[in-house]
Amino acid sequence: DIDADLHNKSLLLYRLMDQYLQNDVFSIQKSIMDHVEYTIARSRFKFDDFEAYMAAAYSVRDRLIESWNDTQHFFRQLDTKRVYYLSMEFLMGRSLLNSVYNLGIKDQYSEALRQLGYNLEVLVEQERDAALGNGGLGRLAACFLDSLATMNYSAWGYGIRYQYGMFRQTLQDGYQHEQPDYWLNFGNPWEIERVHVTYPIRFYGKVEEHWNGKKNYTWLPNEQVAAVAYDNPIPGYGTNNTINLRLWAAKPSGEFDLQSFNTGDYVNAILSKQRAEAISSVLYPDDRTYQGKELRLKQQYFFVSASLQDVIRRFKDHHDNFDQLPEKVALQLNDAHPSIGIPELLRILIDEEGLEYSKAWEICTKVFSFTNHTVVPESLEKWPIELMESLLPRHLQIIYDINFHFLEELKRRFGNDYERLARMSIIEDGEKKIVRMGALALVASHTINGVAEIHTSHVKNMFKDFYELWPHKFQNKTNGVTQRRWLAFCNPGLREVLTKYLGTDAWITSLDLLAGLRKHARNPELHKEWNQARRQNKARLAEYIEGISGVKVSIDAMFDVQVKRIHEYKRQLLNVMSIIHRYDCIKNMSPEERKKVVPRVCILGGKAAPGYEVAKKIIKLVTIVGDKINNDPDVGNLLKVIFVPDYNVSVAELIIPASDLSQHISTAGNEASGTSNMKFAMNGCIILGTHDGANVEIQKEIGKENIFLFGVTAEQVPKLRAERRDFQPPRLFTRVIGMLRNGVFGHQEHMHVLCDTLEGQGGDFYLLGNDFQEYLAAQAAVDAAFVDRAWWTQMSIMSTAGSGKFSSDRTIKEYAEQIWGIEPFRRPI
Ligand code: T68
Repeated sequence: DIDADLHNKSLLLYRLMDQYLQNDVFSIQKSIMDHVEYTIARSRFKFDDFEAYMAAAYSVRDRLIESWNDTQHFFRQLDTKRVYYLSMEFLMGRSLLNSVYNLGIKDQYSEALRQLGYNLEVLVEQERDAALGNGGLGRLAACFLDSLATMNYSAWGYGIRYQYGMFRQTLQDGYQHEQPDYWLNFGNPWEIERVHVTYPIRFYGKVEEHWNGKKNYTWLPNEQVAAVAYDNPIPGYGTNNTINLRLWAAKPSGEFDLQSFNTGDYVNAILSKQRAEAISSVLYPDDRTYQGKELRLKQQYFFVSASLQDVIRRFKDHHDNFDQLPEKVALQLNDAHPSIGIPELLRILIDEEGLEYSKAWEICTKVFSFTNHTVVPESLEKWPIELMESLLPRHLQIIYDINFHFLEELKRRFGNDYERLARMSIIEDGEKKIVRMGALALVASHTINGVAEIHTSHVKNMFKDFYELWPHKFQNKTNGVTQRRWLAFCNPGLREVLTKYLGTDAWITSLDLLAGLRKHARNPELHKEWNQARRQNKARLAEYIEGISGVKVSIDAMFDVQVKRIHEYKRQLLNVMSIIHRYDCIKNMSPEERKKVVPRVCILGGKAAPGYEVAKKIIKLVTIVGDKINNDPDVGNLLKVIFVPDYNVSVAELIIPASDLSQHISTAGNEASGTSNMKFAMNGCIILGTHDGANVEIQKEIGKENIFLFGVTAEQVPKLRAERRDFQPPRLFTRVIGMLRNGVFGHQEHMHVLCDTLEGQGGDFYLLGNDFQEYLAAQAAVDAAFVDRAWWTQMSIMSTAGSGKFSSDRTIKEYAEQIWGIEPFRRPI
C-alpha cells in the first residue's frame, strides 16, 4: 500500500544519506579508481600521470560538492546576508593542492596515491592554471574568495568563464609572442556545469514608452544570448564551509532569432547564433589601458546582468519586499568594470518588479560598494554615448535619470557652480558625449575604497569633488593575500620551521601570530633551519631555471627577483640599468676586487600587453643583456640575468619562496598597492622598493632596518616632473644609456627607441634618472647586508614576523564589518 511504500522509500533515503564520502586512505583510493574507470574511462591498471591527476581531481571534487551543498543549505536556512563579489577577473591558478590542503585531506591523498604508484607532487604539475585574470586585481579577487570561505562568510564570487584566459607568453628570439590559453581543452574537473541555471541576456534594439497613469518603458532588444552557470567550489581552510564562484559562459539562446529562421538560410542562421559564444571567449589582456571596445562592454553587461538576475531570484525565494534587499544583499564592484550593474539593478527593480524610481534608487545606493585599483583617472572606463545607446538603450536612459537627480542634488548643495557640475557629471559633455563609469560607481555606491593607505589618499584626490561632497563614503582597505596558498602550501619547508618556533600552526588562520618569531630572530638554531628551508627552495628554482634557459645558476648567489606585469611605471628598465651598471663595474675590476663582489642571479618575469610596444621592447632588452652577460666567461657566476617566460600563479608559487631580494620599484604614487610585495615579505624575502603602494605599510610593520626603501616620494613627483627640463641626470645614468646607444649589447636601433623614452623633451616620465643614484646606493647596501649572513637572516626572519597584517583574512574582516555588514556563520558538521 502507499503508506508502506512511502515508509520504505524514506528508510532507503535515510540509509543513502548516511553515505558521506570517507577520507581514509582506502576510501580515497577506491574513489580515485572509480573515476579512472568510470569518469576518465581508462583501465584501472593502466593510466598515466595526467589521467591520475584528472581522477584525483574528480575525487576531490566529489568531496567539495558535498561540502558545497551542505554549506549552501546551511546559509539558505539561516537566510544570512550575503556578499556578492562582482569581478571581471579571478586569477585562481591551480586547485588540486589547494583543495586537499583546505579540506584537510592532503596527507591521505598523498599516501593513497603513493600506494598506487603515483606522486601527488608530480600530479599537481599536470594541472593547467585557471588564468582568468591579468594580474593583481584578479589575484586579489582569488585571495578574497579563499579568505571569505575560511572565515565562514556567506559569499559568492561572480565572473566570466573565459574560454581563453590570459595568453601564454613564449619568447622567440627574445621577443614576446602571445599564444592562446587553451585551458579548457582537456576538460576542467573543478567546475560543475549548471545547464538549468541560465538567464537571457539582451542587447541592442529600442525602448518604447507607454502611458498607463504613469510612464512605463519597454525595452525591445534585438539580440539575445544565454548565460549558463558554471560553479567552482571554494573550500575554506580549517572549516566545513565551501563557498561558490559562479562563472558565466555565453551560449546561443534557444528562444530568440526566430526571424532569421524564416529567411530560408537555415545554416547561416545557426552559424550566426553560434557567435553568441564570442562574448565569453577571451579575457582582455590589457591591464590599465582602456580601449573602448564594444565587446568589452558586452562582456561586462553579460556577466553583471546574469549575476543580478541570479541574485534577485535567490532573494525572491524567501522575500517579497524589496525594502529588505539591503539587509540580505551586498554587491561589491571590483573596480568600475561591473558598474553597468547599477543601471541594470534599477532596470530590474523598475521595469520588471514595478518599483518607483526613487524607491529603486534608494535600494540601489544601499547595496553597492566600489573598490578602486588605479591611480590614473584615464584608466577608468568611459563609454561613448552612441555605443551605450546602441548596445543598451534602456540603460542609457536610466543613467540619464541617475545623472539628472544627481545634478539636482549638486545644485541644491553648491548652487549653479557649472564647472563643478561638469567635472562631476556622469555624462561627460564635449565633442563626443561619454559615460563615466567611475562617476557612476561613485554616485551609486555607499562606500568607495582604495587598496593601500597611500592609494586611498590618492583616491580622495582623484575624486576630490566627490570626496568634498561625501567624505563618509571614502575608506581604506589595505590589500592582503592568503597565507594558505602563498606561504603554508607553496613553502612547506618554511611552514614547518614557523610552526615549530611558534609552537602552533594557528598562524595559518591567524597570521598576526607570526609576530611571535621576533623573539627568536637572533636564535642561531632558527637561523640554520631557516636558511636550510630557503636553500631547498632555491635549489628547486635553480633546477627550473636550468630547464627553461639552460643557464646553471649557483644557489649561493643572491636571487634578486622582479616579477610582475611589464609596465613603464613599474620600472623594469631601472632594474636592467642597474644590472648593466653592475656588469660594467665587474668588467672594470681587478681580480682582487672581484672576490668581493656579491654574486647575483637577476630574475625578471612578466607579460606585456600585446599592443604595448615599449613593454615588449623591455622584455627583449632583458634577454639581450642576459645573453651577453650569461655568456661572458669573464663574469662567470658573479652575475646572471634570467627572463622567466610565462609568469603566472604557478610560477610565482615556485619563485617567491626561493627569492632573497625582490624589487617593487614603481615611481612613487603609481602602484596602487602591489600584493606580491606582501607574498615575498611573508616568505622571508627582503624588499627593495620605493615609497609606493603597500611598501610604505610593509616598512611600518617590519621596521625600517629590515627593508630597503629609496627614492622620491609621491608628493615630490609632480614638482620633479615639472622641473624635468633643467634636470641633470647622474653621470652613471647617462653612462648606462651611452653603453646601450653605443652598441655594447648590439641591437642599437632597439636601444635607441628605449633610451629615447628616457631622454629629451617629455622623456623619463617615470623619473628613472631622479631615482638612479639612490637606487644604486640601496643596491650597495643590499650587497653589504647579504654578505653578513647573520644580519641578512635576521632581516629575513623579521620580514616574515612583521607580515601578519598582510593576510587577506584581515582585509576581508574589515570589508565585512565596515562595508558589507555581514557576519560569519560556521557550518557545524
Ligand atoms: C592592480 N591593478 C594594481 N589592474 O595595479 C595593484 N586594470 O597595485 C594592486 O595591488 C592590485 O590591482 C590589487 O588591488 C590591476 O591589476 C588590472 O589588472 C586591470 C585589468 C583590466 C583593466 C584595468
